[in-house]
Parts: sequence; structure tokens; C-alpha cells
Amino acid sequence: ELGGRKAKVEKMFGLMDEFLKNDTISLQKDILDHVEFTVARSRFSFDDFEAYQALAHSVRDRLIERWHDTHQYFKKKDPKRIYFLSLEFLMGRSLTNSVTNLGIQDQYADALTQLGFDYEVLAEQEGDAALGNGGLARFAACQMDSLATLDYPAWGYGLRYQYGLFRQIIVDGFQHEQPDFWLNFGNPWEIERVHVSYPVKFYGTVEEEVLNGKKCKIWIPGESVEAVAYDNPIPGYGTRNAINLRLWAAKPSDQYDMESYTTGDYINAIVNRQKAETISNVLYPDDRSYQGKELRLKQQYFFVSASLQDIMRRFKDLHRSFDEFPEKVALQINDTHPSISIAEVMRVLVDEEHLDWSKAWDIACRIFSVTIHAVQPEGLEKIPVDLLGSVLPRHLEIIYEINYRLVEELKKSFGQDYDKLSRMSIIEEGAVKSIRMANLSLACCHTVNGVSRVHLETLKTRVFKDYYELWPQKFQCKTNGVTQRRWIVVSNPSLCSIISKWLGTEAWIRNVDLISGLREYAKDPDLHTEWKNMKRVNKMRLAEYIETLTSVKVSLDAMFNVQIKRIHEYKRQLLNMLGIIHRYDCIKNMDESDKRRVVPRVCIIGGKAAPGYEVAKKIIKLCHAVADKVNNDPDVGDLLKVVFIPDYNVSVAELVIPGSDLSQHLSTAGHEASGTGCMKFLMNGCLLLATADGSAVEIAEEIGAENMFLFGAKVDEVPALREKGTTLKGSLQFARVVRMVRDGYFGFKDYFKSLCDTVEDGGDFYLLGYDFASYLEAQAAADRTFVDQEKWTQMSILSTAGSGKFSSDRTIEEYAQQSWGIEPCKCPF
Ligand code: HBZ
Repeated sequence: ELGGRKAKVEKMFGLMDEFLKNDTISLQKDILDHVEFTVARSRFSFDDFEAYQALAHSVRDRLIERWHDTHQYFKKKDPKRIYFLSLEFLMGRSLTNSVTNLGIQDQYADALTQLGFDYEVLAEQEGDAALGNGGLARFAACQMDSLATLDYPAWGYGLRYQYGLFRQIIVDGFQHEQPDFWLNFGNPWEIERVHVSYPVKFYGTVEEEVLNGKKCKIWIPGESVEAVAYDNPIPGYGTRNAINLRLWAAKPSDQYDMESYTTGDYINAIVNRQKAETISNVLYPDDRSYQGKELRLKQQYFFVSASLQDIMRRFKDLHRSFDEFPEKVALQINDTHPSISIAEVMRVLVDEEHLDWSKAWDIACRIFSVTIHAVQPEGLEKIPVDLLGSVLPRHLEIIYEINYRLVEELKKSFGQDYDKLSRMSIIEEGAVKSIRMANLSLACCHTVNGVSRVHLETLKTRVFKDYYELWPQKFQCKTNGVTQRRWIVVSNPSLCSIISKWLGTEAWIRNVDLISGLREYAKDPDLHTEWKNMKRVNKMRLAEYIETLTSVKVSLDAMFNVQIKRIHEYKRQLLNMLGIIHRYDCIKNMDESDKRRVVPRVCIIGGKAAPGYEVAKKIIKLCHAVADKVNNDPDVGDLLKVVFIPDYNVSVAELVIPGSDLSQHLSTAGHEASGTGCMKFLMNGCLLLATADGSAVEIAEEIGAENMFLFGAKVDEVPALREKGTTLKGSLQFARVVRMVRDGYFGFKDYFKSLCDTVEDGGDFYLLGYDFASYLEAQAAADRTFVDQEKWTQMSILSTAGSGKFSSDRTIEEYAQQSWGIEPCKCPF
């Protein structure tokens, strides 16, 4: 009874405390204090950027408080924790997301207005944290948001790159890459933890030692680099929990170069020390192959080793025996990039903790699970044996031992089937003998996750066929999702209000299944009016942005048709461009009365090409060449505009997606593992024009295929179509538009020749020619529907209403229950 009263009183004081800290006057005082003492400007004179910095620090104070409480509570309860290891996190901006999740947006907006500032203008001052390439990295960020919101005891671990993904600038229509100096003006969202640091070792030799009469291996490393922690609090929504994303930065270590100082080579000793920092300097742009790149391997091991030291230290604070490790620790590896962690766990358990090999292996097999994001076997990482042996000699030995035992086991099932054994081996023989990191993960992880149903099927039947036959129970589908907090609540506040109003509750923000309640209003004229207004306001914002960036004026009555994602041949931005050229060609050949029936379109394209990916860069140039011609053609006017949005990133997506009518997801069937962009469009009520690939197949099941525009070859048709090879011809229309590019209709004839070669018969690996007719038909269907605004709006409402499954909350629940075995741990105060 007394205990109950005490808890109530504590809760009441907690609420009062919260109120007093978050009232307008306190917030204003706090912001002004930060202007004066943190940003060190006079409180009577500071600009928008300085105001943003002060605001960010004020929000950060509130975040830190919850983050401390959460970790105290986790420590007290000591639940099983999930540790999410990822080489990439694409967090985007933090201010708006944090303020929303903390539930104090209105208070801050009021406080700022009274100070003469506009919350939205200040929010625009923040640059993106772009520590990742694309879907894989943004999905990691969405998962962190869901883990925090659902109160799971989770940690994220990654690398704190000095330079994130390159900035894309366009000069004369060509992509140029520039460094992303994202830390130049400080980062208020991180907390530097100079006292949380670990040495990470590289190179050297392995020696044998006898300990207690037993032979042991010891690694005598040749280099040591210090990993210093930078903590990034991640607040949940509607909870006081705030979890931690710990990113490691490399700093010189004092341990190894004392000798250089004493030999008098002072300058060189310092220069060598600085080299250590290069490890966390720069994010590798997605290059498809990192073969032989020593720095890449060092990055992987650096963050893995530091994270595992941290995890094991936390475990050892409370536990004596590693027997309990699997009851307290789940390790998720995000693609194979962190899979060297498997060898590292074995090294620590066997060499340092002196566990038997089989006991250590049993522990490793119970703690690790992996998610694969690639479709093609070529997308899986391999590390040359020579390289691994030089950088991590002991790990190479361990991997050989794992492989020896694996092959012995495989022989029990497959006898002398040497083809199979060599395909399943962790070691790939050949010109460059390599370690297959995926096979290392498959050998150890208890769960191997695909990111959509189609993808899992591909993994089972093609990429990892042999392993699936051996261990079918390991393979699971965890369809990706995205967080509705960022992708509706933050980026589309008008839609957020409409949903809450019609559902009569804000509960969908934590429990997105409720969003299906919109279905019953899909034909309600009042909802239609609100929905259309919302879309128009968002289109207006986007149109202003387009004009500022590109000087192209676009009509709000046009259909905004968007394709934003990394530029890749399999994503077929070229199909989009050829479709646009076809549309242009048709308009040019129309008389005035036909023109009146054309649905005006604004075609918006955005995305970065990997710096060494020539074909992708040519596609970007083609977008610009076509835009130049079309946008300046008086015969076309507002009927067609083409816009390339430079430097596509998370915050650009937040602006573009809510203002889109139609979005395009054109991957050749079987090539997109999942796709998460389509889920963000879906939530925002943008209709989808898509192939039956990745998650689009599941989207069609949720909203009904009749509510999207599906086209193109199906996954199981693609191999046969490819077989046909040279006999496969695209339509006449296809030949005509390719010819226009070839003949220099858009200029740059010689430059585009090789691009055209990639899609002409015989060479058309991604089947643009085959899918073209069906693509045009889907586009025509979109036009017909757009004319019928009632129908369009109804489809749009049904898209949002059917998007519940694609929340990362659902994905995380599945991981928690099916892979990690963790329970929520909600901080009560
Ligand atoms: O992961 C993407 C898939 O292409 C996409 O279909 C899926 O939805 C998404 C999330 O599961 N994959 C990537 O984004 N991959 C990379 O960015 C990448 C980065 C570095 C690499 C390889 C791939 O070395």
C-alpha cells in the first residue's frame, strides 16, 4: 500500500517536473542561455543558424535526461539486449524528429514564435547526417526509431565518419562529387565520450603459447588505434525511453609509438599518429566491389572490435560466466559488412576467455542473426585471403578452423559432392583466394533474414540454395518497413492531422494497424476535400523548392510523377527517361485538339550515382539533356516538365514524397530486394506505378492490385526472357525513342552511344525493351485515372489506409519475437 502511494507521488512529481521544464518561459530561457553560453553569441544578436544551434542544444538537454534514465533502468533490470551492428546509418535530420518524439513540438514552436523565430525556418538550418548510401542505411535508422518507440532494450553500433555520403552537384548536367563536411559546424546531437574508448589492434603475428599445459594461440598485433565513443540518443515516441546509437571514431593510440618519440623522430611520430584517424574518415560509396580495399576491412573490424569490447564489458559488469551470454545478448548484423564479428567473438572467447572451441562456437551460433539486403551473389562481400591474413592474421586462422569444421559437417550430409562442398565453403578458391563473408554468416547465424517475401524466395532458391536445403529453419522473411513517425508525422503534418481527426485518435502513431480505419471513409466527400487540399499544399511547397533549385516553374494542376532513389541500371531510371521521351514525341506530333486531352505531367527524378559507375552517370546526364530540350520547347508548355533534383537525401525525400501524386518503382522483377521508398509514398497516399518486385508484391496484396499501376515481366518470367537473348526485340516505339537518343536529338550523341548499347536487343539485360509497352500502358492507365479525381483520391486514401503492414514497428516486432528473443523494458519515470 505504502509502496503504491510512493510510486504515485513519484509519478506526480515526475509530471510536474516535466511540465515546469517544458513550459514556454522555461524553453525560452533555455534557448537564450544556449545562445549565450553554448553558441557564445549575444542574446540580442544571433542569426537563424545560431538560433538553430541553441534550439538543438535545448532539445538535446531534454533528450539526455531520458537517455540517462533509460540506461539506468536497463542496468537495473538487466534484460536481454539487442545490439544492432551496422556499417551505415542514414539518420537525416534530428531536430524535428526528436521534438516530435519527445512530444514538445507545440511548446517549442510557441516559445520560438514569441522570440521572433519560426520553428520551421530553424529546422531547415540543419544538415543531414548522411552516414550511409541508401535503403539499407535508412532502414537501419527506421529500425532504431521503432526499437526506441517499442521500448526494446536496444543499442545501435556503427562508425562516426568524418565525411558522410558525397554531395552531388550538377555541372552542365553531369554529376560531380564533393565531400560532405557534415561535422564542420559541430554536431549538437552527439555526446563525445572521451572516457569510453577501447584499443583496436591490427596486423602483427600469431604465436603459440602453453598455458596450464594447454597449447594456446596469441596474437601479437603490430598496430593499435583507439576507438572513442560518440553517443547519439534516439528518443521513442509516446514513451520516456531513449536508446543509444554509439558511433566510434578512430583516434591515435598512445600505446605503440612511444619508441618513435624516444628515437627523436618527433615529427614523423606525430604524422604517423594522425594516420590512425583515417580509419573513420570516409564512408565508402556503394561500389559493388571492395575487393582488395584494406581500409574497408579496417573500418569493419574497427567498429566491430570496439562494439564487442563494449558489449562484453557491460555483460561482465553483472555476470561471471559466458554461459549466460546468449540469455543476455543478441547480435544483429546488418548485411554481411559486420560479419567479421563472428571471428572476433570466437577469438575473444577462445584466446582471451579460454573457452573450449565447441563451447565458444555454441555461444556464437546462439547470439548472431543476419539480414541480407542484396539479391545478386555478386553483391555479397568477399575478402582476399592475403589481405585478411595481413590485417587480421589470427582471424584468418579462426575462419579456417570454422571452415574446416563446417566442411567436415557438410560431408556428413553431402558425402563427397565436391561441387557442393566448394560452393558452400567459406573459402573461395580461384585466381584470388577469398573469404566469402556471407557463407561465414550462414554457417554461424541462427537466423538469416530476407527483406521481403520475393527476396527470401530468391535467397532460398538461388543465392543460398545449398544452405537452404541444409538448414531450412534458419531462413526467415522479415519484410522491411519504415517509421510512420518520420514519414508521416514529421514530414507530412497536414496528413497526420487528417488521419488523427478521421480516426478520432492519435494512437495510430504508435499502433499503425489502426490506420486501416480510414478505409471506411474512402468515399466520403468531406475527407476527399481535406485530402485534396492537403496534397495541393504539399505540391505547392515542392513546386517552390523546384523553382528555387532549378528555375523551372511547374503547374500545380499537373500530375507530379516522381522517381527518387539511387541511380542504378536495375532500378531502370532509363526506362523512365525513355517513357518521357515517348510522351514528348507524342505531344510534338499532336494537333491542338489532341493536346487538350493530354494530362499535364511534372516528371521529377533524383538520386546519386556511385562515383565510379559510368552508366549511372550517363543516365543523370540524359535526364538533364532531355529536361533542357523539353522544358524549353514552346510546343509543349505545361504539358510536360522534367526536373532533376540534385543531391537527393533524406530531407529532400521528406519534402518530395508528400508532394507527389505518382511514384515509380521500376526495378526489373527479381532485382530489388525489397524497396522502402515505395512504403513512404504509400503512407503519404501517393499512387504507385511499379513492377511486381520486392515489397511491391506485398503492397498489392494489402491495398489491392487495382489500387496501383502494376506492369512488366514477373520474377519467374525473367530468366526465360533473358535466355531468349538476341531474339528478344522491344516494340517499335522503344526502338524509336532509343534511336532519338542515338541520333543526338538531345545532343551528346557520342556520349550516349554506349548507354543506348546497354538496352538494344541482345544487350538488354534489364529487359527495358521487353517491358516498354507494358510500362507505357501503365502510364496511360495512370493518366486515365488522374482525370477522374474522385477515383484517384479514393485510391490515394486506400493506399494510406493499407500501409499499416509497412511500418518498421511491425518489422521490429517480428525480429524481436522470431530472431532476438527480447522483451520490452519500459522506463517507468
Ligand atoms: O536495402 C537495399 C536494397 O537494394 C533494397 O531493395 C532494400 O529495400 C534495402 C533495405 O533492405 N540495399 C542497399 O541499400 N545496399 C546498400 O546501400 C549497400 C551499401 C554498401 C554495400 C553494398 C550495398 O557495400
